[in-house]
Amino acid sequence: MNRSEFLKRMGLGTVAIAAGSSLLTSCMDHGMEGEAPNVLDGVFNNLLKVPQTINATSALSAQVGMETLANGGEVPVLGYGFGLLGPTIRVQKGQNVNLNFTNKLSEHTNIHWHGLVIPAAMDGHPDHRIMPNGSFNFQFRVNQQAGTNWYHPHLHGLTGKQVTEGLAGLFIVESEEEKALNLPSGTYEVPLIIQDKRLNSSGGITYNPTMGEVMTGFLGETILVNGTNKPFLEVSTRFYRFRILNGSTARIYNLVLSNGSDFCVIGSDGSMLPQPESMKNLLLGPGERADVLVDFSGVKLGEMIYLENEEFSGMGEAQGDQAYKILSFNVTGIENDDFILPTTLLPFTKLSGSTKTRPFKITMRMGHNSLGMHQINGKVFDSDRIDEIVNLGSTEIWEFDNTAGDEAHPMHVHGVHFQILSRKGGRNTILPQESGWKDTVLVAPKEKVLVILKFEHKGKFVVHCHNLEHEDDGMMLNFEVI
Ligand SMILES: [Cu+2]
Repeated sequence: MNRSEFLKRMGLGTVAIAAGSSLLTSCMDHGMEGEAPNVLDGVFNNLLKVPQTINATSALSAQVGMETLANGGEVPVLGYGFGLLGPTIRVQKGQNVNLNFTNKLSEHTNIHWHGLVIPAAMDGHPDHRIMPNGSFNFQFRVNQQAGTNWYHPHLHGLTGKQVTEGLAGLFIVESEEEKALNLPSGTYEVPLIIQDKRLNSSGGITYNPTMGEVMTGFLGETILVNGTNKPFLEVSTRFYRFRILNGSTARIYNLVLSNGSDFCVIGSDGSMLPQPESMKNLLLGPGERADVLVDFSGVKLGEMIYLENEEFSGMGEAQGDQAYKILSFNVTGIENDDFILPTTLLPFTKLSGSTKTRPFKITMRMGHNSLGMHQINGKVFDSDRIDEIVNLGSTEIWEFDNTAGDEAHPMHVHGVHFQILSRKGGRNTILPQESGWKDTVLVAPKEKVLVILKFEHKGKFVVHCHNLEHEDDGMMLNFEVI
């Protein structure tokens, strides 16, 4: 069932469609003012916050803190520190992580280490519930390539709410091989966590998706970067490295630079690309990351260059209608760097030798309650049911089939990295930024995407849509590696 059919069956479609698209919007998408980010106007005069960095052996707690998100003053938010979001955890490849986590919330939570290839017991399966006042010691060895990963709660039915209210942070893996590339670092390496929020009249975060928004995704009208509303960053005339995370529940960004410069993409989800790729547009679905270099060396002192969203199409009815600004880079310093862009980055070996192709068909069903409209292979998530059994050490091809759908689904697999083999239908191409190891892939309407993966950890993991409204609605399956 596609969205139009869904609307009809909801009794909304016939009238609304006959009356034209504006009524369709007002009927179906209550609160869809969220589709129009209010950052087209106004001055970007808030200094970009940068999360503090902690190391592999630290303490972390989920807690309520205070933050100013809009003009209304301080509001309560969730975070892994004292405000929105959490610290950036930075570890070296081969290092043992030992993080003591405490839940200081009034509801259960957990942590999923998005992009880390670690044992099932540490992965943050929805079965893993850390109750209020409870704690858990996360211990695992990081044995993967340098890259930009992240962490957030992963509870069935609560992930969208807890992430929106503030629980998310970056997890960066570094390595000796990466250091040898001499990429911009220190103050020249800046994380950019992009999230959209719907704020209430007192400036607090609202999360109350309607049934229509469970379909399309919950879109907020205020775009924050690292929790900063209308942010600016002062830069000098040199190369910078930005580690960009789309930490939104549903919003897709088509990032561009306002001066027409290219992004030099050096990494994607959890690893670096084989070689740098120049991209004018950087399309990022929820959960995806891009590790990019931007060269400000040709820019005049005093100029402002905006990181913007450019309009796009083909990603469902609710996405891409608007252009808006996200962040202002204010060029305030003259500096020469001696950085030379390497022609190759880190070694990349193509996976082969698949022994099985496993279909994951994205389907919809009519739902009279708010749960279970989004399905994979005709099923909604049931934590007690194992949907797929995979052999340890095997290599498989997984086929994400959205040919019947009309919404975009960023499909994410836990406990493993994958490589994209093909995309048929829709865009019909693999984007340059998708040429490395991935853990989340945007599957647009009408597309079938094939990925190849090798399973290195035993246990129960999940595969799901990272549109968090879809995920909480049940668009998730269990697979067990035996
Ligand atoms: Cu989805």
